[in-house]
Amino acid sequence: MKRREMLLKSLQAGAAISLLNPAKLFSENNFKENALTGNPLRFPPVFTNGGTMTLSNSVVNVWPGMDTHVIAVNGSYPGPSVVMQKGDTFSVNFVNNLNEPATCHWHGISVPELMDGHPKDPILPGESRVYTYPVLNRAGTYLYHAHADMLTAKHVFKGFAGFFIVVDPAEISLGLPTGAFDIPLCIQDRRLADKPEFNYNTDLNDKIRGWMGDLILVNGTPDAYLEVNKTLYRFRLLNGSNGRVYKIAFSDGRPFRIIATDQGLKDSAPEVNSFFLSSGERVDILVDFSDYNIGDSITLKSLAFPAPGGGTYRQGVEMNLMRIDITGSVSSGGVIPAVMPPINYYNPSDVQTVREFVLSMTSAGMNMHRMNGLTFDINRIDWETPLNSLEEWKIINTTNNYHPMHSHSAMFQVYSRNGSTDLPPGDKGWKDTVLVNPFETVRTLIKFSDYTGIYLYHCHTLEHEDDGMMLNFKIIDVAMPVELSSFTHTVDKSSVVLHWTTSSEKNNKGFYIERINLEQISNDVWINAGFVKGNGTTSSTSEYLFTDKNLITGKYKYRLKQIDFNGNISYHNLSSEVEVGKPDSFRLHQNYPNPFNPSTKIRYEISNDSFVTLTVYDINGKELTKLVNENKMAGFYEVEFNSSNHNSSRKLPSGVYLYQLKAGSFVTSKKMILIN
Ligand SMILES: [Cu+2]
Repeated sequence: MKRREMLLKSLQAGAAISLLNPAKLFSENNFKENALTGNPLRFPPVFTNGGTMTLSNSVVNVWPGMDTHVIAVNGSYPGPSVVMQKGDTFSVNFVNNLNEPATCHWHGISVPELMDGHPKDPILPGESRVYTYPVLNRAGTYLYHAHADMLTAKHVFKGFAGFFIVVDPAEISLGLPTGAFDIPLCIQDRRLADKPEFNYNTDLNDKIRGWMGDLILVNGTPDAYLEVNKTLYRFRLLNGSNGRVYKIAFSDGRPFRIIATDQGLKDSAPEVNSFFLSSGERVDILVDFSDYNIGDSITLKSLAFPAPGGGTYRQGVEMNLMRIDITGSVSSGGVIPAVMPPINYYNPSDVQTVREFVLSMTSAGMNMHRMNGLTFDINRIDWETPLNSLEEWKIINTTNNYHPMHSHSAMFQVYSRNGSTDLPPGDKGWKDTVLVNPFETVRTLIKFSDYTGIYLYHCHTLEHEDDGMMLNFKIIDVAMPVELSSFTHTVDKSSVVLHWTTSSEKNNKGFYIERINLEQISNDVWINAGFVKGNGTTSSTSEYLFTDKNLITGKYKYRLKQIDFNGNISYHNLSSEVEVGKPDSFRLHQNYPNPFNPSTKIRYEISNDSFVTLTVYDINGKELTKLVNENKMAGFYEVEFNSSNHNSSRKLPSGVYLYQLKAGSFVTSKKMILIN
């Protein structure tokens, strides 16, 4: 059975289990009578790939026996859960039976421009549209939701959203809890005063802060409870609220593991007691209930936190999300993985373009939430971003509001918050939405790799988005000015010979050769090793050779920084690391520069591990300083002699000096000349 089918079955089984168990367990645990109120956590039906999703005004029983008018997908609130295996092609015939335009956005899923549910591509009332695309994303917890022009907040609030879960057979080897022990949790807030209706009437405060309520629905369930076994569970938490930020925790403060962020698994499973989850964000956790007793109950909560704003409905208030009743002892068989799949972190020194996004709020009115002073214009392209180009997006929040910033068509990495790279676990990993706190500056590193076309960057507080805190950008495929057909290297003692071939060139000024010594502390800084002139514009093959001489022993990375005559830059990385090894004899080189003022470099080679001294003398044989005085492994070395800060109180005069290398029984000296 395919993994997707297994999960599908178990999601259904999970739904069945939680609906069937209460009666049985109630009789076993009558001391829990008071706790056993509320409604069992609901699980939306699983969507059959290739089928139809019909959006319509529907009546459902959110509260038992009470009618709630919602916007449902196939009659279900929340919408049916999509479960797809990575690599498979998703397809849905999406029918809009509302009396206003609608679009469906596949949040976090990388899709072609016309599949993205951009408000410029609405499905008009009574019409339909086929959304189909291969699922390229990493396994993880994604969602779909409304995205029509200025209607997003209302449509999502009325119920138009659902899970989109991507699975990957490669995840099985990790031994995570699956099936009935893998629980998606969509958290939304509504208002008790409006019960049982979802009335979307916004006042100025709702528009400024984002709409917030005072009661919680989990998977559309009010007063939800979930019965669990004394075992390890995976919870997939999604903030499906319009504007509320949650600080997720358990009522007894118990620790749990964060294993995934928006775009799938992290490279570690850190233990935490709480984390923040803003609108559109997802975090998967592992939580172990094995040390509870049957009959115990705890509560999944949002903890209080200091937040700006006032009024009846405001951020940072403590809220109960869902009760968890420990009712059984079945083992999930799941484990906390000892090793998580690696993540290649972007290096800020590889960034080719930095973009700044200043978030601001003008005086109250229409279009008060802005990015770079702009409000959304559906017909305006605000910038172009080349495919496969690493960019830094620096988000500067000048407001005392929360702004979860979401980019379509890419996964990104959070690099720093207010200059600190010591990030909370929920930030570390692949993201598509990042919470920018009041007055905070967040740097993210982002690259678009899949599709060209027009996409959106916006605040995911849905009232802010509808108010215009959203920009259009266009991903473009820039023809590379230089087509590299090979890039290889050889090592000759302490020299690295780089060889590359181009099959065509356009306007090519040349190549800077850059390297990093991976064993030095500053190993994130590319050093310029030289420049080779290009061939301008040519359609014939060109061969290039560059020798990087006099390297010290160690491991290196190389890249070509190709520049055209207009100053455009593109990078070509050498695919393998380069290792400079050991010399085959002892050797002391002539210092360089020579003559020198005030400093010079001295290279030496040690063919066996030895105790090494390198001593500088004046012309009368008086020792001035020892540049080296320690055990050294065999290798190529270099030290610097600076005449202005040697171990002497007076300035060294111009003249001839000697330097002597002793390494085991090898002794040799050379002269050098200082000219002041
Ligand atoms: Cu916002």
